[in-house]
Amino acid sequence: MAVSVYIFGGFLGAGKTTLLSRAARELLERGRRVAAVLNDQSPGLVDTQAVAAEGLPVAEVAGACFCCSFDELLERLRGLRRSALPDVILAEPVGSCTDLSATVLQPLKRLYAEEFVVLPLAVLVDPRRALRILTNMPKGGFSPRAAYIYKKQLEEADAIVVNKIDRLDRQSREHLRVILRERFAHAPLFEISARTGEGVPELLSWMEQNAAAASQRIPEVDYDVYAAGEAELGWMNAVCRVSRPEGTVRLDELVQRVCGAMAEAIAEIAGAEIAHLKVLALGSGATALANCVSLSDGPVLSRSSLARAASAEVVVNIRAFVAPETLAEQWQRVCEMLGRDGYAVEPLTCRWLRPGRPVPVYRFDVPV
Ligand SMILES: Nc1nc2c(ncn2[C@@H]2O[C@H](COP(=O)(O)OP(=O)(O)OP(=O)(O)O)[C@@H](O)[C@H]2O)c(=O)[nH]1
Ligand SMILES: [Mg+2]
Repeated sequence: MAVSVYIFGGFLGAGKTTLLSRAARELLERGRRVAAVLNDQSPGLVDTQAVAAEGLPVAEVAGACFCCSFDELLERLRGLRRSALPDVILAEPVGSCTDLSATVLQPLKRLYAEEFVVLPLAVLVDPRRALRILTNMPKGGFSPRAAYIYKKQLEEADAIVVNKIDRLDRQSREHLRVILRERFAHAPLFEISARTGEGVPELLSWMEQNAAAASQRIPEVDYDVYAAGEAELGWMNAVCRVSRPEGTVRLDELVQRVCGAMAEAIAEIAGAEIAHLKVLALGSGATALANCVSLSDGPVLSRSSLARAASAEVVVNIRAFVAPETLAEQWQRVCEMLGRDGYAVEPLTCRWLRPGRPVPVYRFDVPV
């Protein structure tokens, strides 16, 4: 039997991983066997660890996006199919990626239909960011080239999913609904909260029942603008081990401290904006996670563990409109600050990069 593939796209910080976890729970309750595949430009992914900690079989395409590593994506999908025997695979592409319809969904549909049923491409949006970008607010923190990627993601969506409605007032919700219906009239609109689960069962049922609607649109994409927009982002993935010579480490406190300090360090850089900063701590079998999706939003403890541990492995992923070398320097300063706070920090890995030009393995320009 072919495995159903749900792809949750959307910009960095829109809530793809949160939806993936919520969808996994919902589908497991419906009696499905579920696996997941995550994606990043570099190894050391917070998302993979967060999803694996929930007990899901998980695979990772790390080092390039799904479209530029299509063969590796296929290998991971097939690997999961063999090892976990899933009915469903949930996939999260890199949040700065677009043109997925032409480069990922079409090849899966045309060449591998016996193995996989591709469901409609659901593109998530964070409502505050969407309002800032789509109304051209000057404080959007996005250059026109980065905003181009954002809009292309919406143009290719089979469904547009406004997430985080639990923190959206009625007026903003209505305002965003009007803008999206006007500008992206082709796609059905869903309003959900991946955090509370509101609207998620309806979205999943619609995706499952509308496989035939998958990847019906292939917008033109100017790869020069796309590449330039992606290259404005600095990427940093770091791992370190943190302990407290004078006692134990409280995981929740640690992730909030690190996330807050790093956000402050980025705020000091002129013209900087955070796309997504994530800090995960693992210790004593528990996981804590803090995120920050924009300088104006501030850090949030999105997974509380209430745990203490003798030591914690801390994984930090930053995507920001800042030079990657500068992110690495600021991270170094945050580690020194942790030392002054009484933590012992052992750096394990730190990689930083600017995404290279996307060169997809396949690109179909007419939908099947
Ligand atoms: N209030 C609220 N917050 C949410 C919701 N969904 C996600 N978030 C928060 O938004 C932040 C980003 O969520 P993620 O699921 O990590 O976003 P993502 O799209 O996977 O981000 P990338 O992997 O960087 O592309 C986290 O702090 C989440 O807790 C929601 O429905 N409501
Ligand atoms: Mg994610």
